Amino acid sequence: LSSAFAMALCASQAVSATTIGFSQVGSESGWRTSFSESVKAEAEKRGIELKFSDAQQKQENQIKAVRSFIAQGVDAIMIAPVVETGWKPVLREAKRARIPVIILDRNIDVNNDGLFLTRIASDFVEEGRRAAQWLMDETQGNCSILELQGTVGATAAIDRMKGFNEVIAGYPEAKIVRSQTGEFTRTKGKEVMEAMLKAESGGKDICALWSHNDEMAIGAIQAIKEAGLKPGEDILVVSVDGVPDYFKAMADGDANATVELNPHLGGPAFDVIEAYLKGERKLEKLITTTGDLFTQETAAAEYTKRAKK
Ligand code: GZL
Repeated sequence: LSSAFAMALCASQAVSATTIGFSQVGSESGWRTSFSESVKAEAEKRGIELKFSDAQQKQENQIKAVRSFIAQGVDAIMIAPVVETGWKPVLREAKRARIPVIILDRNIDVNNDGLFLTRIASDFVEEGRRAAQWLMDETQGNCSILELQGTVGATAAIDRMKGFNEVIAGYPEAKIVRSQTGEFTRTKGKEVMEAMLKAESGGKDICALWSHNDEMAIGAIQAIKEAGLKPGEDILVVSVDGVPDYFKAMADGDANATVELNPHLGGPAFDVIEAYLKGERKLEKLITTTGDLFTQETAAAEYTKRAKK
């Protein structure tokens, strides 16, 4: 009886769904919500049981969620880290519990490679370079720039700034005259842009806004209009993410360019996890992609394509 029971038991375990815990930053931007929706849809498609946690952009909530996933004994954990630091203790706990971890999107600063399997992300430095190169070509390298930074300490903000500054360093007439965080949100982006325009005598000498994401840029466009200036003309607007609302803004002439950010990170993450759970141990440490730069020329057609989804 016991061997039959044992066989039945392991048969039932063999077919039980893979359970994965996903600690997501929050829902601060259109890109973030499409990233979350894409992961949930992919889990559904693969019959994966996904435990989803939204941390409202607070790292302590992310760490709590990871601890809860460990306590529940999930098969794997995915973390989209809000900032780079502070992850070692909880990743050591996951390692002790022998639960594999995948890092999605932004990076973490653990140098001990054994603490996560793979990171799947875009190359944020290259995104910054592409945004800057477009602006330099558009203005012949003569431009006073306002910068809306993303979340302080987030890889996306650190690296986009790095890439952008690397390119404009080659143009003596290009200068970032003010730079402040808008925390990747529309509301804060508008608020900070209002303050920066005021501090720059209404923005009449400002040539462009460089925003680390579309969400803040959309808020800033409102502030530029309320300051009596034309966004996309008086002040050029260049950003990153490629969310539908931003394509609409470009089609309306209120914004000029954006570098698209791929939100479909769930598929590659689940591929790595499924391979690992099947015994694969030779896994890529980093799987990276970089989106294309889009401008007003194709914005209307691209918006129609995206809005339908
Ligand atoms: C970058 C990602 C950023 C997006 C923002 O990959 O971390 O976070 O650009 C989001 O929209 O808030």
